[in-house]
Amino acid sequence: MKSLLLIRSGWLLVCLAAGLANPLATATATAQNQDTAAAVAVKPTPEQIAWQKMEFIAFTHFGVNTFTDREWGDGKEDPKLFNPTAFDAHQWVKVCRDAGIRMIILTAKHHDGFCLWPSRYTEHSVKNSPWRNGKGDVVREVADACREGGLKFGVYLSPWDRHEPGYGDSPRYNEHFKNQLRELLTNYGPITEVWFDGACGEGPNGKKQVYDWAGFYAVVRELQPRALIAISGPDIRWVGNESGVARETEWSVQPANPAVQFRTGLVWWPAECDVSIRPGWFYHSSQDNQVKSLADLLDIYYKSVGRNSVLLLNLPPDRRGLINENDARRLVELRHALDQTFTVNLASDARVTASSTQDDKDHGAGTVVDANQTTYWTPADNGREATLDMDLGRSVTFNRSMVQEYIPQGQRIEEYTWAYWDGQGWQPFAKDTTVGYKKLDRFPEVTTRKVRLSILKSRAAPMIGELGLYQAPTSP
Ligand code: FUL
Repeated sequence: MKSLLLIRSGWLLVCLAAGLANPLATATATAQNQDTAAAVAVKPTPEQIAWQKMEFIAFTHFGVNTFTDREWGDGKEDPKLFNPTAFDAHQWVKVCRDAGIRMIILTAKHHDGFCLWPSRYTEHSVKNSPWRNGKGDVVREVADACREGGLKFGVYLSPWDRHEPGYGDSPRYNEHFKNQLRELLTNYGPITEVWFDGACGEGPNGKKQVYDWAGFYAVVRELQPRALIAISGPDIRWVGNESGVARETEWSVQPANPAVQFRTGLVWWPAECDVSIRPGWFYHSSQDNQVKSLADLLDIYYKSVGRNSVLLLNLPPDRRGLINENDARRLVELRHALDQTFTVNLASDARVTASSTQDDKDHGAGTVVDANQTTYWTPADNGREATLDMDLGRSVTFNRSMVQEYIPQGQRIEEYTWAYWDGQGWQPFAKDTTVGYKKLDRFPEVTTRKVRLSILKSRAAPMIGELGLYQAPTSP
């Protein structure tokens, strides 16, 4: 090793003495360019794009825990405990739709093993509960209500099963799990997202279960080829916390995780931010007054949807089988606040000029305010730095901005600033890093007629789909 270093530094000294370009720097730059080119080449699938466009989706944690007041059941619960008094999936769908939520992901089976559908492979399910005289099927009713109401439907199926006697006998349990997965993916229409938690424990035999992830994914791909596999899965990445907060710099292009993607290199693996509207994932009446405040939910929205992520907000149905009034009321407030801010794009009539534009009228600067995500602006000659100036036509006051990249061509922008014209010069009001599908910035009110977006750094020519300027109400 030492000798190799000596040879390298001797070679470097010779080059420098001879006035040649530093070969190491050149080699590093070449490697970086190759890395950058590789990152830009990674693109989302059509299903990942459609998923990202949903922006705001819901989790519904519902099951025996709802009736035992626990977060994790131990699998010994009596199925007779499951008995919602007024279960109504249409109410869930209405609450979600009114809030602008586009999909419901239901806990078909949580860690306690109780199945919300009458699985052939266990007795630990709704079929042994008094609800609907043992003839009920929560998965069916939620799936049907979602379809009728125009929402997508997803399932959470916990691999960790504290009830199933075969758990820990790895091949046997893996077959059991695949059988249950087949039921869910065959009998309930299109499934948009399959959510696998990574939790793993020991079975009654004292052995740790080894999951057959490749086998689980193969079942999903075979039966629902358009479904996205999330978290312990290759298509959607857990953001890394349960607070609903993404990083300021959130790249959808990530190093592959060989455990789920079965490859190395870079992959499109966009972030999902899961968080509960209450402290717990399951309903507890003691938390009826701990529904997150509007201010907290708005902050979560900006830090998830506004940071290139999808917000997965948990709404735990109560013992009636309804989304509780307190949660529903807060969602109405949230929708109202978001609509007050985002319904009117104050830049929609702007005259936009770019520092340069690719010689192609389909990619003109005006496309960034055409409210059409399938058109985009890009600068001439694959330039990586560029400015877009917007003349708003009148003096406008705003305190929020939006940038969206055209993600079918990947994620590119690394750094940008927003500035306004104060009559003398450009005054910056926001500076940020990555964009991706959507980046929202919050800042004190600005009043101006002219605004400039400067792309300072980009992995390749920036491709901007949409820009927006908005005014969020400043008083409660
Ligand atoms: C976790 C689980 O242990 C929680 O109960 C909940 O389902 C959350 C979404 O994922 O890993």
